[in-house]
Parts: sequence; structure tokens; C-alpha cells
Amino acid sequence: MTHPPDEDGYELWLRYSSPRDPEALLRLRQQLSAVVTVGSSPTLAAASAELRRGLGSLCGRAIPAGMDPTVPGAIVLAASGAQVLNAFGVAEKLHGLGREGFVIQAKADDDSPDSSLASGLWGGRTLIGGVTDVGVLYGAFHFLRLLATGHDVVDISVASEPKLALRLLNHWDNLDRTIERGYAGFSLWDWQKLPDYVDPRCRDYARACASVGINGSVLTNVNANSLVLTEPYIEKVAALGRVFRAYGIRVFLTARFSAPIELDGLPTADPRDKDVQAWWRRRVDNIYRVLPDFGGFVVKANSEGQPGPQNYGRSQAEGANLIADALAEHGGVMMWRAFVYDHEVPEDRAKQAYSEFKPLDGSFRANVAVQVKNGPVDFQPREPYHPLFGAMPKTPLLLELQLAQEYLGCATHLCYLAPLFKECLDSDTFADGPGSTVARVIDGSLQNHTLTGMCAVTNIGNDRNWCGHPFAAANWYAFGRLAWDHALSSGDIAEEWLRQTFSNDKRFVDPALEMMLASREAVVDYMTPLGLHHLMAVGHHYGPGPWVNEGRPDWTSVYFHRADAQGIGFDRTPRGSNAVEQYPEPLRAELADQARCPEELLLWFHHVPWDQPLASGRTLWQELCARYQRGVDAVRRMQSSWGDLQGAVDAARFVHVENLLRIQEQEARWWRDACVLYFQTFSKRPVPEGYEPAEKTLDEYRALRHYYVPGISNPFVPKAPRLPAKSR
Ligand code: BDP
Repeated sequence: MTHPPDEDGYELWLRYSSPRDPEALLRLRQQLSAVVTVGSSPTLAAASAELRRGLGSLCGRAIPAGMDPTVPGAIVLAASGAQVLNAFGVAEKLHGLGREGFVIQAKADDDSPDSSLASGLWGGRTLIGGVTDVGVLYGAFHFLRLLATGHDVVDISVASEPKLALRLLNHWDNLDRTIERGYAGFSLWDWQKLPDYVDPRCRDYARACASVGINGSVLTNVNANSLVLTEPYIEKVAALGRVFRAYGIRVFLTARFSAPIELDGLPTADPRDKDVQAWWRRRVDNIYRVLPDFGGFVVKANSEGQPGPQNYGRSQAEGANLIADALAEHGGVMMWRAFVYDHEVPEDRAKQAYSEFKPLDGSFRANVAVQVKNGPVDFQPREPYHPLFGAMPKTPLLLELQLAQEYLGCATHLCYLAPLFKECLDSDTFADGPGSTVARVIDGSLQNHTLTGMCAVTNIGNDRNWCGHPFAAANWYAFGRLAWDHALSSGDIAEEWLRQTFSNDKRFVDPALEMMLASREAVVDYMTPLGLHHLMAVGHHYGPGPWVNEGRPDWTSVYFHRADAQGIGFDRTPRGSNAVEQYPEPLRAELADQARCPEELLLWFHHVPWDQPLASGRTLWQELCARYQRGVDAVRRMQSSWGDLQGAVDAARFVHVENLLRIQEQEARWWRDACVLYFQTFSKRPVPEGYEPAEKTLDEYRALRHYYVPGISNPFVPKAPRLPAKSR
């Protein structure tokens, strides 16, 4: 079978490849003649350049920049106020949209002169109008997306605006260019060469982000290094900011709470200390002097060893307000993370963020948003929604997701995350009666907030294809699309991505889409079925470690699965930790009742006897084994579907995915066998029929060691032996 030419994935979903069907190609060529930009700005120039690049590539011939917006086949770019908007009848429509909104309107010219038809051009034009220049840019990308996924120019009529104000990527990038939980190479930010040299790749990063509406980038790790707040680094940050600006992307940083002590030797970082307050104001003023559109900070405080206001007996709110005050006059946003827990606190780790933050509702400054992970533990393959959503009506809450698959197979497993994201977004918080979804909490419509947003820990590094796995970029794409419009479906987003990334051929798209949509559930099944969670190996988090029982209790696996001779699962009902009390009625009663709790979350909320019959008619033990097996089977189905697609995509990417699926199948078995063998030491029941025998013994699985797993800065290496002293 002949393959299309090899590709390395660098172009992501911005390949703009021409239709294979010669008729479709001819039609496109007839419909597109020139890109006409009304007005000028770096953003309009970026939009025009992208259109010429994209349309040129789609048509297989150059599309020039033109001057005359009335010429047939013109693609006209204009922002509010331009006269040309009236000619297309869209001025009114634009009026109703927010500043990042856009309209795309095709207009057939009924009275087009014969000459234009004779010249082979469509007697019509397309307007891409934005409320502001950045709206035009988003419209340009959307127009390209429509054409690249096979839409016909003449049918296009769109009006769109984002549902959320902040649509941000959080890079956990360190200043030495390692990336915490990064599995796709090193950081894109080349701090040593900045500000004088900005890698052109940074512009491509901005293009990709803008193409899906991402409008901000937090450049640094939440486990922050205060050095980034010093002048030389701010110059470097500003150099990136200037490149991103044309693409509507603002730069944000993480701030280390103890920075005043570390950088300037202040005796304290206490938020009530006048000198500390003045220090933050000065630092922030300096940043805005160099980078006037700086976005603000993300802070992780008093969690996992990070310093924070509680070191001085102050609340999380006082800490947030300290820095928020310094940002306020510049319009900066303070994103304060709710990912806090403490092993010295005896309370269930899943409850601690709620216990700490809910009482603070109403005590944050207006420019503070509390940034809440999708679930109450930590980016697990499946979690219930975080109970803080809906519970802090007076505080803007941002949803934090993770694209880096720290707990879902890193950059080796194919796992399309939109279904996970949607599960959270669609969860009902009942905050204002049924239908009070997390999506409506974060878009501000439920509790009347304008500071709204969603952010995601990225999976981006300097690997040639950006995200490591050729399918991992789908998660970057899906995050942007959902942050723009959380009502989009996982399937529609995946299909858009597949068509642009690989091929518009239905024979490819349909099976590949099925694979993507099944992939997240497969990971849940072979790692943590039925509501199990946090079973991974300690430290690097690579592979299974259900036996982990040393070190901080809330970092062990036994803390979470609680397997014993009777059964397995964390009792979070009123008999146990009572985490269900943090959820609203009628959900609380449902979760607390073992018979009504959704099976997907059963062991999250209940300690269930091994012989408890479940909906399938199997006992819990049998069901657990069946799910682990089902996960492995699902990966094998993905392998076979992908195998059938040989020839439908280029050989380079085909083989890359094929090989990674092989690793995924091995690792799915590793997870299944390690977990089943380990849990069997408690259940003492035979492994049911239809389950493949494990390859190794439990002891062998437990003895596996993995060195230099990416994404962690303190690799586990064998200890050097003590050698006898040197003698001559
Ligand atoms: C955990 C990661 C850790 C992060 C932490 C966080 O293992 O590296 O620092 O989340 O979100 O899942 O702060």
C-alpha cells in the first residue's frame, strides 16, 4: 500500500493539506483569490499571514494579499468600525459579541459580472470580522479549520465568542528547562539565550495556541523559583510576551511566596508586613514597566512543601490578597491554587481543600480567582468533580486540568482526555438547583462572575512533534476548543482534530475516532477501575504501585485503596471520612448509598466486600478482575484498528503510533497483573475464568525499578558503593 509522504508532526493540526478530491480542490481554487486586510496591526498581520499560508497550502497555489475587498473570491479581514462590515450585513451581529468574538460570513454576489465567472472565480466573497483585531485572528483560524475539515466556503455563516475569559496553559517548566511531569522533552523557553534570541518555535507555539483560542501562558512551574521575578528574567519573559502578543496571548508567571526573603533578604514574607507589601508592589510595577500586558500570577502555597501565608499564621486568602493588591492597579489576575493538603492534618486528603477554602468564600479581592483541579485528589484517571465547584458562590473559580498524562500513561499511552474534561464540566453541583453544572460555575453564568476561566497543565516540550505521542496533541487541541466553548462534544472535537492532523478520509476518520473515544475508559480500566485511585508507583508515578505504603501516608497507595480481608475501597460515607458531606443533596445521598453510587466511583466512596454482587451479576472481586482485563482488551482493539489504517496515514506517524500502542499494551498488562496479584493477597479468591495468567509473580512486579523516568528532577539511581580509600 502506498503511504502519503512522511510527516514529523511539527505542523500539528495546522497542516492545511489540500483536498485529495480534484473537484473539491478546483472548487476551492475558484472560491479563494486574495486576502484583503482592512486596517493594520501586528495581530491583523498575523491573521493575514496565517490565512495566506493556510489557504495557499489548501489550494496548492499562492494566495496573495490584495487591496480590493470587492473582488470575487476575496477573504476580507476587518475589525469593528470598518465600513466594509456593513456591506456584509454583519455589523449588528458583531455588536452583540464580546471583545474576542468574530463572525464569518460568506456572501454570494448575485450580480457578479460575467467576467469574474469567466475567469473561474466564485462570484462571492467572505468576510472575517472581529470585535477587535484578536477576534479577526480567531475568525481566521476558525475559517481555516472549517476549510481544512472539508466545509464548503459558500455555506459558511458563523458568529462565535468564547464562553470563558481566561483560557490558559500552565507550563510546569523549570528555569533549567526540565519540566515537572513533562514527557515530551525540555522546555520551549530557552532562558539562557533569551531575551536576545527567541526561538522561532515560540511563534509556532503561539500560532497553535491562538488557533484554538488559548489566550494566556503561565510560563513557569507551580513549584516556583523566585529567580524568575528578578530583572534579568523579566527581560526574558518580556521577550516571549512580545512574540505572543500579536497572537492574543498574555504571559503569566508563578510566584514563590517567600520571594521577598530569597531575593532581597527581607526578614519575613508575612502578608501583614508593610515592607513585604511594598516589596510585591515594587516587583509587580517593575514587571508591568517592561511588559504592560503581563497577565498576573499563579501561586501554589502551603502545599507539598511550598511556602505560604500559613507559615505566618495567615489564611490562604490573606496570602492571595497580598499579591492581588500589587497586581490590581495594572489589571493583573491572581490565580491562587486550591490544591492544598497536609499530611500533618488527619483529615482525608480528598476533603482538605474544601475544608480550607470554603470558609474563605467572600474574603478574596476582586482580582483573585481560586484555581481548582477537576477532582479532589490529583488528576487521577477518574475522580468525582471537586466539591468546591458550586460551594464558593462569591469567589470566581478556575478549573485546572492536566494535559500531561502524569497518571494516565505519560506520553506513551494513547489517551484522549476530552471525555474526562467533559465529565467534570457536565457534573451537576446543584448549587442553584438541578442543571448547575461545573461548566456554568466556571463560565460565571451561575453565580455571576466575569473573571472566568479554565487552565491546563501542558504536555508540551521541545520534542519535534511537541507532545511526544502523535495523539497527545489532541489533548492540547481539545483543551483550547473546550475552553472556548465547553458545550462542544468530545467526538466533534476529536473529529476536527483527526481531519486536520491526519486525513479527511472517512475510512480513516471513523475508526480513528472510535479509538480516541474509547481510550480514556481503557486507561481507567487497566489502571484504576471502579473508583480506585492513586495506585501508581511512588515518586516518578510511572507504572503500578498499589503496594506503596512507606513515607507520607497521603502519598501512599494503601491510604487510598484500603484493601483488607473484607474488601476494598475508601469509605467516605458518614461511617468513614464523610467526604460525601462536601457534596450537595441530592447527590450526597446518592453517593453515600452503596446501592445507588455510580459503579465508576464505587470504591472512591465505599469500602465494599469482596463478594458483594454488582450490576453485572459478578461479585466485586470478579468485576474488578473483569475490568482490568477489559482495559487490556480495549488496548488490543486499538492496536488492531490502528493496524487496519496502514496506508491511510504517512508511514512515519503510522509506525510511531503502532510502536507506542505496543508499549501501551505491555504496560496495560503490567498494570492489570500487578494490581490483580496484589489485591488477591487480600481477597484470597481465585482469578476468574477468562482472565489471562500473569507473566510475572507479584514479587517480581514489586521488585521492578525504573531509573531516569522523565518529568522528575530527582531521579532514582542506585546508590554509589563506598570504595576502599585510594592507595598508591
Ligand atoms: C502533582 C504532581 C506534582 C505537582 C502537583 C501540583 O505530582 O509534581 O507539583 O501535582 O499540582 O500531581 O502542584
